[in-house]
Formats: sequence, C-alpha cells, structure tokens
Amino acid sequence: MTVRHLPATASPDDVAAVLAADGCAVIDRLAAPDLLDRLDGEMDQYVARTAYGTDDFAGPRTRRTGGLIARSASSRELVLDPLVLGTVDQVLSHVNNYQLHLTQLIRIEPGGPAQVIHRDQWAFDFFTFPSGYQVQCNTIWAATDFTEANGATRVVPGSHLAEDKLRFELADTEPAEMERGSALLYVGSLYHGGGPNSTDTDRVGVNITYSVGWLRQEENQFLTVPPDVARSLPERLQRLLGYSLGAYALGYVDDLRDPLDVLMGRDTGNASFAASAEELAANAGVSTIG
Ligand SMILES: O=C(O)CCC(=O)C(=O)O
Ligand SMILES: [Fe+2]
Repeated sequence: MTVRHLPATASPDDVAAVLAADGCAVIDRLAAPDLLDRLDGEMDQYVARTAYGTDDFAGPRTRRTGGLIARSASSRELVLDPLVLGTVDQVLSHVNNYQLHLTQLIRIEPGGPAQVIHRDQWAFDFFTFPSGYQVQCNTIWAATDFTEANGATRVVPGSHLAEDKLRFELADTEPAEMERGSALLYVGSLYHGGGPNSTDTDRVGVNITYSVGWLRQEENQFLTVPPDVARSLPERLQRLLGYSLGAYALGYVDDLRDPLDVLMGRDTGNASFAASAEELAANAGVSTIG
C-alpha cells in the first residue's frame, strides 16, 4: 500500500477518511514556501545550538529543536492550520478536548541512520490503547523536500490497526516522499520512523503533534512558552497549549478556576464549565443501576 496524497483543497472529511483507512496521508503543498522561509530564519540560531541525539531513537546525526511556539511566530500558523485542525477535530472527536503535544524541528543530517520504527503513542509508557482508539493525530511538515534518499519519514500504511509492540524492519516500510510545504498526517498508532539520509544535504521536518486532553503533554508547554508570550497568543492557541479544561475539570486552578482566566489575570471566580458533570456523564453513557 502506498501513501495516499491529497490536494491542499481537500476537506477535513476527505483527510479523516484516508486516516481512518490508512493511518496516514500526505497533503501536498499545504504551506506556502515563504512561511517555511520565515520559519527557517526564525529557527536557525536555535538549530545551530542544538546537540545531536544521544541515543538511537533521537539519532546520532539528528538535531531536534523544540519550543517552536515561543521561538517561531510562523510555526503558530502551522499549528493552527485550518485543514489540520479540522482533521484533528474529527480524528479525536471522541474526546471533549485535545491539546498540543509537542513541536519539534527535526533535522536529519547527511549520514543519519534510519530511526527505529515505532508508534508515537508509545510515549505514553508503552500503554496499549484499544485498537482503533486514537489518542494522537500528528503532522510532519516538509521544510525541505522529503525524498527516499534524504530520509523521508518511513511509514507502514494500514499499520494503525495492527497489533501493538510489533517490530518492523525498514524493508516493511515505504518513504512518505513529498515536496517542501507538504504535510504528512498520521495517527499515533501508525508505525513509522525517520529514514536514513544518504545525500549530502539536510532533511528538515517540522513535527507538530496533538493528543487527547487527558494525557500528559510530551513537551511541557507551560514552561517552554513563557507566560508573557502565552498571553499574547490567539485564544485557540492558548487553549491548545493547555490553558483550558480537559474533560470536566482537568487542569483547573485552585477554586476550580479556568487556567486561561488565571493566565490572563481575569477574576471570574469559579469556572463555568462548558457542560455540567451530569451532561458529560450522560454523553459518556453513564447510566443508573436499577
Ligand atoms: O523525522 C522523522 O521523519 C520522523 C521522526 C519521528 O517519527 C519521531 O521522532 O517520533
Ligand atoms: Fe514518531
């Protein structure tokens, strides 16, 4: 099975349908080249100071530079891309809140070996989620062209429904080749990994991932994005960073206050929850015995 490509004019329904069937999809040329030029410029100084990975997973010739929301205004446009968020809305529609999980510029330099094939959701201490229950919807934006030779992400289409804790070899995978500005979308249960770079130029991807609101974020957004910066962001992004209540009251501050009110210094007293505990319980199918 090869990775399916969709045009940037596709609808979230179209993308979600491919993700449900294959676990991955490439959206061609979704970001404008000038946005990626800006992002490169904003991130250059940080990438230059980033050390190589210290284990096989992180990669001995790979630099992973995070903190994109604070460091790169352009990255915020990628995080808030309407087609991506529309798709995440659908893929994670079974939860009442999802969040930004991590932001990472991944630069695989010449000679970088293949990354071990994995599921991103193994980050959650290798817990085996029910098959077909997605806890993440993820993106890798191509900041350079992605080719088989330069280390395009390797994927196993359809493997999101396979058993957990399988070992795949490189030969079981295929490269998600795509042009600069395109985005690979994939669910947290898809088996994949960074490819080996046998060229003499860098392969740069921007990994932006989203997870259900009841799991811990991998990149600590509260400490990565200084509160002064967080206060200046659009509300949708503030909510994605974690200044929101997950489920009924996950993440409240002291007397059940909404974290966004606290961040913004608004004195609103107790949070008025979006839905009452009774409504949420009814939606979740909690029923009365007898
Ligand atoms: O760099 C890539 O293509 C994939 C990276 C990846 O899958 C990861 O770090 O979890
Ligand atoms: Fe991954």
